[in-house]
Amino acid sequence: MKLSTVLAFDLGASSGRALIGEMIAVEGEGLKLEVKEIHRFPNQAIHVGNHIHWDILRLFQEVKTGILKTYQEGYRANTLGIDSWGVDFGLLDESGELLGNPYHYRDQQTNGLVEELAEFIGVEELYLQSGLQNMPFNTIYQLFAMVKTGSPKLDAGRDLLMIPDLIAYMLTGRKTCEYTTATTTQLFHPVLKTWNKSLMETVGIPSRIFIEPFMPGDRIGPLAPEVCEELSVDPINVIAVATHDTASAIAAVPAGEDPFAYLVCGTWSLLGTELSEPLLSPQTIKWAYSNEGGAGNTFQLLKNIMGLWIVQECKREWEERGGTSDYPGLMRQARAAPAFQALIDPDDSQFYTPHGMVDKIRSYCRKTWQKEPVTEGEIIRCVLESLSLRYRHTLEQLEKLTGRSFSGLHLVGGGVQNGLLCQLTANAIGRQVWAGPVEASAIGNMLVQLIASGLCRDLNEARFLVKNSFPLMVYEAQGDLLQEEAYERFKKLIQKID
Ligand code: LFR
Repeated sequence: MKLSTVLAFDLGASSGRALIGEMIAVEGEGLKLEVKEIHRFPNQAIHVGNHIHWDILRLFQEVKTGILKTYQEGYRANTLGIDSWGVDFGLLDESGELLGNPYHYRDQQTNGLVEELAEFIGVEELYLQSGLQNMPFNTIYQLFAMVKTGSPKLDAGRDLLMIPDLIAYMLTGRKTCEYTTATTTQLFHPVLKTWNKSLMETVGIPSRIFIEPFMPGDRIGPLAPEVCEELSVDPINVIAVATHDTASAIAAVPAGEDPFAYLVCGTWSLLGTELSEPLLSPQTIKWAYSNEGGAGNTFQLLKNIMGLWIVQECKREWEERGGTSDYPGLMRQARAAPAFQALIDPDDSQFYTPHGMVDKIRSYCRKTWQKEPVTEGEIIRCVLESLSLRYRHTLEQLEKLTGRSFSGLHLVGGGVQNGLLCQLTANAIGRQVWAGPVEASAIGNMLVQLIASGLCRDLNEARFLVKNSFPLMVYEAQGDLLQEEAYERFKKLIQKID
């Protein structure tokens, strides 16, 4: 028996998708969530002059196409929710019009600003005020860049809407700000759980542009009449889900009630554990761990790790040069390449910016006196092995920070499809990896909608639904001496930052 139909839009840095979820009661098996992808579309960084932007109108158009397709396929969603990457935003003027295209978080406008603000406020103080790992792309630095250049957009701006809030606004006409994505700005006070107006004042950011946050599960409103008319659809209710994609993905981790560690693996790798309160200790400051807001009043103590971005960039480069290998082909070559020939620190800042990734990897290895990877397989192997060692290092730090011990690691998100990465991770951490679900963000998005409509009681019940609905792949650790020796080498490489 079908109990509810929900529609989730999950916007990622390289693609977006619309998925339909149906909650059904199956005799003898209990409640299940059945998920079907309805629409998938590319999301591209657009380079204009010296800047990089998101094509927000294109994204909105694709969202509308997604709604239309659900109707064409005969689905009638009770509610819909939108999640996306964090930190980026649009500004609306007095009349509610969007002021320009939102900047891409990899835009160069924030270069040097982390250092500048650190000098002005102090790294420790900034951490205590925001609870976040100091990343150059955080909203605070994007706004600080506008303050410094005297951007007219900032003067004219009346409301700041984060990307999922902006899409929700275009769909409903309602201006809202959802809590989990607000906590990615570095302008939200983790302990007071409100916007940090005094920090805004210190940086010169006008506090008038910030809207009081909605909590995950709050109702934004129905689709606007003009949207319904254009698409010939019903006024579906839009719900503020855990709109930060990472928070949504964590909501979908098929864990029980005991403490667990997770790795949300996509363009970024976010490795962390769930807490009920933020952890701001001398050690979390030193190791720069983020405390981000999660669904169900949780805090996510996590580390941003560079992730599969490095692989995506290599692949893009090879394709531009006429290469034809798809992901399975590249991974086959990586499997065949010799193990632990060369390692990189994936979090070295040079790997953050687009372009020239292959050369950057090679020159990193050269400069650190390692054997230079040459073939595509060798390069991918070098990146994946380095990531897996980074995961081990982070997991061990997380245990020290929290006093918890983890018997394995939940891996969710697109990276689950990369069997080699899952196996290397299990080998590196010397514990089991439980991989799945792949579409964690979209599923977490659906779960919050189901909680909002009373079909799931809370996050625990929602996670049980995930467990009962999606199979997990288990990867056993296959460690050896080579592994330990590589980890020692890796620790030396990253010493400069730890
Ligand atoms: C993952 C993610 C990370 C955030 C980064 C930039 O998609 O949302 O959590 O740090 O993108 O927004």
